[in-house]
Amino acid sequence: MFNFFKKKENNDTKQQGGFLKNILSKTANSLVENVLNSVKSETINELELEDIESTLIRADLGVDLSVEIAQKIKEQKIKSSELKNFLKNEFANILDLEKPQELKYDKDKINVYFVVGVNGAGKTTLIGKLANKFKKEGNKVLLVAGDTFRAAAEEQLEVWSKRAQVDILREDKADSASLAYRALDKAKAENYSVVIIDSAGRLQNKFNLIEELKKIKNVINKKLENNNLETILVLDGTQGQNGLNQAMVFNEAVDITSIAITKLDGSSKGGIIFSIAKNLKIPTKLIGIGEGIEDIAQFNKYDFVNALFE
Ligand SMILES: Nc1nc2c(ncn2[C@@H]2O[C@H](COP(=O)(O)OP(=O)(O)O)[C@@H](O)[C@H]2O)c(=O)[nH]1
Ligand SMILES: [Mg+2]
Repeated sequence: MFNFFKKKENNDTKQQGGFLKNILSKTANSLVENVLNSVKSETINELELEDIESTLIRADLGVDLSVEIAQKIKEQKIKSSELKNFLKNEFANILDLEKPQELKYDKDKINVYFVVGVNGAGKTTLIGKLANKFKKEGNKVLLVAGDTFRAAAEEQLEVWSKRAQVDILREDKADSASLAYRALDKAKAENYSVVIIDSAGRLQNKFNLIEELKKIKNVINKKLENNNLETILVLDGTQGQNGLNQAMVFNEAVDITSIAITKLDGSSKGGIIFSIAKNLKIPTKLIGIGEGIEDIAQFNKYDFVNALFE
């Protein structure tokens, strides 16, 4: 079942599937429809194979994966009429490389979520949505305005904290690592069960950014004996293959444990999920499907693939 956090979609699996199908329709079109439409004859010929390959690349599956899939179609002599099922299996298998997809959470511990990604990817929005979800599930939630560079960024997180009715720790121009340090002290002293840390994302100054994120990560590791940390990389789902390069940069710096792909509503580049699974072996655990507080879903590979192929 597609485990939507979305409240209004409660319980009706069929409706949820339909909902996801709508959200993913542009990706389904670029990734599945266009590929199926590029074959005319029952026996797939060389030209058609090339078309399949370039269509997959255009759908942001990445060159390696696209070449590999086209190669398999050739070797296994897949017929046009078998192509849809073949692709569905291939896509499902790629995601099978992934580890479990639920966000780490232990009700007896302080759960820390460190959220990283470039400016505009959707970090602060995702944090608002997560805060709302955790709060509704009965947690005491603390948001940490770790994007201390811009007052506007803190302001924005504060708006989300009010919407979700959770607490926030912010301090203009503070050093983000010391802010994280104080946040974890506060969480221990005041029994918070969930701490979500926002961060800066100015990739123009990559070296400084990476150093800053490493510092925050070190603070968390030092303060959090139980290691109940989830480091979430937020990727803009409309950006396609760019996301993969960003993922590598951030992963080297702070060991990403899960990925959230935002803005899948309306994006035709959702195929990036497969590319990430294949290349990075980091599970996608969350998807952002709109700008509202409830527009977040747990990523479920079966429902995702089904929605693309329905
Ligand atoms: N359509 C859509 N827009 C989103 C989603 N997530 C974030 N956004 C928008 O993307 C923009 C940047 O988001 P923000 O959270 O400020 O990104 P940050 O710079 O990484 O913190 C904002 O206008 C958000 O409303 C999503 O899932 N769907
Ligand atoms: Mg932000």
